[in-house]
Amino acid sequence: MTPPVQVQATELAAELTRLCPEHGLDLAGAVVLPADLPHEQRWHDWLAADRHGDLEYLTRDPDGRVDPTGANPWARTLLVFGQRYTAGWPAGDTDPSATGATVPEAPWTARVARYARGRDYHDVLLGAMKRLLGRLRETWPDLRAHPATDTGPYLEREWAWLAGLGFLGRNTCLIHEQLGSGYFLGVAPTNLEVSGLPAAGTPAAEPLYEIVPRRARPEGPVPATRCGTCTRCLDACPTNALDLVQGLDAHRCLSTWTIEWRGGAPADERVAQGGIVFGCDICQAVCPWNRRAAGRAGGPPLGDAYAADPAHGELDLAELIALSSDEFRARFRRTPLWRAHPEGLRRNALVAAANAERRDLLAVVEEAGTSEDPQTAAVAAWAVDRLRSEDGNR
Ligand code: B12
Ligand code: SF4
Ligand code: SF4
Repeated sequence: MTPPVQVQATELAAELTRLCPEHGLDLAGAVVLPADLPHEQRWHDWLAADRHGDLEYLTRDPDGRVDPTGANPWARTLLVFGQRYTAGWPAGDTDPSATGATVPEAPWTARVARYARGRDYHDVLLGAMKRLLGRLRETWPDLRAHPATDTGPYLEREWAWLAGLGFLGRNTCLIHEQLGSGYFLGVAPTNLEVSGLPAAGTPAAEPLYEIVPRRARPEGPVPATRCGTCTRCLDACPTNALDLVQGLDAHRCLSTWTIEWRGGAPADERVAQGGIVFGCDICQAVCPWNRRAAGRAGGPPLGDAYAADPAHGELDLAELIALSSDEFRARFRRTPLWRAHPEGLRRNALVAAANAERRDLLAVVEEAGTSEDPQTAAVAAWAVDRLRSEDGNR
């Protein structure tokens, strides 16, 4: 059994305040374990209502997501980190139809969600957390910690809210009052036994470290939500994937279709994808908290790690459709686009070309129709039909 390491919250905050900026981490907080999660029922209802978009990994160990001590019985505190990937969504990037992606000549960047334009956060954020935890071990040599981002079975947004890193929006994203929602989350169960933290299950008033304070004078715990009467994200979602009560339906989300599903968008709903090729930012781009966030933290997030890679900044839809598997591997290894596989990205680009009415690409699209992959050939045939029709089948 791993013995706990006794720490004061003020000591931990001082260490995190010293180390987070060095490691490109913008927010850090802690939650006492085990904790009752105030919104746990939402999670169970979500699974029961089959809103998980066939993402089978979410159905495994549903209880582990709400209790990290099941798999890590030695854990006393969950550390939670936030790392920005964008400094908000500027007005020019907030076209509700598809963040600018429906414009025929939209650049590659407008077609790819902001989180995915640079390096893969599973490498960048996880690496930063590991290095920071290594430095904490210089102070507390018996520290045990298992960092994870996305990969571990944790309800990261719920834990992050409890740690004071933001509130929960109707778009289901975690939103910091100054930084908006353009940041990744990572968690680490640890054997730190921290005195001076809010009681388990109680949201913190503020994180232990934040690059900019969420408010000048926090008055009590971070509220669960600060959406007020706003419903912009629900209204802007092109597939009606968001529900006021039930949250997001991953079966209907463009993010699921273009990233997770090997077959891509359902055949009768491809039009809703607009000119998007990978991921979807619409419900974040229209959020007033993100409109206000631009520049608040002073300077770009984490140097260039998440900035659009200039090497493929000029990539046109024609090149994406014709990209060979070798070129895909050379370009997109260690980027989030890797998850789509070459054929998935090609199919997404075919749908985007048809929806963006790129009739100039008809020959390339027709060529894709000869693909040995039956799914790609079928999507290409659909795209050819649309491009040949006079009115684009609208
Ligand atoms: C599966 C998954 C998806 C699925 C399903 C998304 C979803 N909303 O559930 C799909 C593929 C659609 C997806 C898309 C995206 N994802 Co994703 N995804 C995940 C993953 C792996 C699990 C999410 C999960 O458990 N969902 C189940 C639901 C029930 O849980 P939940 O949304 O977290 O909600 C809980 C609480 O937050 C609360 N709650 C939720 N909404 C609300 C609203 C109110 C008003 C209240 C009071 C409470 C509340 O109740 C729930 C139970 O506790 C997490 C990583 C992780 N391990 O958590 C990343 C994660 C949520 N994704 C992330 C990102 C960046 C995205 C995209 C922006 C990527 C993109 N541009 O395409 C989109 C955003 C779409 C959206 N609006 O959510 C980030 C979000 C960071 C942030 N600041 O919020 C995470 C945390 C990954 C990370 N490590 O950074 N994702
Ligand atoms: S990511 Fe796009 S498709 Fe998914 S809920 Fe948000 S706006 Fe809708
Ligand atoms: S757009 Fe409005 S309703 Fe949606 S998350 Fe932002 S503030 Fe909340």
